[in-house]
Amino acid sequence: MEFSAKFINKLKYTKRLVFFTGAGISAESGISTFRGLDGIWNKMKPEELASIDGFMKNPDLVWQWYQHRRQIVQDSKPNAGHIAIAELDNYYDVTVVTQNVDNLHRRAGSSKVFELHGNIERNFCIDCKFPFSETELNLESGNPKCKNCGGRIRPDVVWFGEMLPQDQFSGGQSVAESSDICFIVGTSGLVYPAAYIPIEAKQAGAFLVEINIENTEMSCFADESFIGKSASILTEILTEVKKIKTNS
Ligand code: BV8
Ligand code: ZN
Repeated sequence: MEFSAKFINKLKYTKRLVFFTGAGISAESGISTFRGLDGIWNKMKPEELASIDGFMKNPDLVWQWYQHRRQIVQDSKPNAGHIAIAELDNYYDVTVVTQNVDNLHRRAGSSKVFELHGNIERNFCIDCKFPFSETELNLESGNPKCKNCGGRIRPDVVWFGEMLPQDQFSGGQSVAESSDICFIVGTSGLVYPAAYIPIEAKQAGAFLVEINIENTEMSCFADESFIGKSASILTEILTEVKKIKTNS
């Protein structure tokens, strides 16, 4: 991929990078996206499976769905895109602000990660908020109950109609607003309030770079758009950075 002089110049004189990522960055790890051709929401209704009402109505179905997705995540590995972002930590002050719940950025080695929509590997009791790891759940007996108070245990992900964890959302907002370059990687930019973050970064003066296999709701805000798969594009950006840093 040929990078513009403008983008290369940006990479030369930049300190703080933010990567705002969505399901697309994990597609090449074998994890389905939500709205693409084989997207999850084409087969299932989000309000039935990713909402508190859906969970209270049919906890067994929702637990089966999350256990199925957990297995996929556990069998998946970070791809070259996650790894390139983690390696850029060696050259810049890098922060990841992700909508994904698959924990692949941390598993790739990224140290600063804000998880806007939670993490599928964590669970908590709805009543007393006590945290439970997966090994502590006895899922055979249908939906697991809290050993402290008997309340229902749920996956620690943000469902539709729920607030995002304040510390993650405001942390992600402020780091994006103070970034020099804000990359938007593999997201349709349809889910709010997360999707406000790259727009607020742009308004605060960040250089916005979109990486996606197609144009999205975010493309009109981008200063640069790289159309293609994120694993290869991020790897090429890392190669370019290594060239810049050796020649400087
Ligand atoms: C809330 C977690 C209110 C669970 C998810 C305006 C303001 C505020 C809210 C709203 C608003 N308008 C509408 C709302 C409501 C709603 C919303 O945004 N609805 C949308 C669908 C219209 N938002 C909410 O409900 C949020 N909560 O607003 O609460 C409130 C306020 C006060 C008090 C109380 C309540 C909560 C939203 C979070 C929902 N949780 N998931 C789980 O995962 O199980 S949403 C789900 O969508 C995932 O988290 C996902 O990350 C997120 C965003 O999707 P993407 O990541 O973008 O994935 P998608 O498939 O859409 O796109 C993939 C992209 O990758 C594509 O562009 C594709 O081209 C690209 N791609 C594919 N392959 C590759 C690639 N790119 C590069 N390389 C590749 N190889
Ligand atoms: Zn409890």
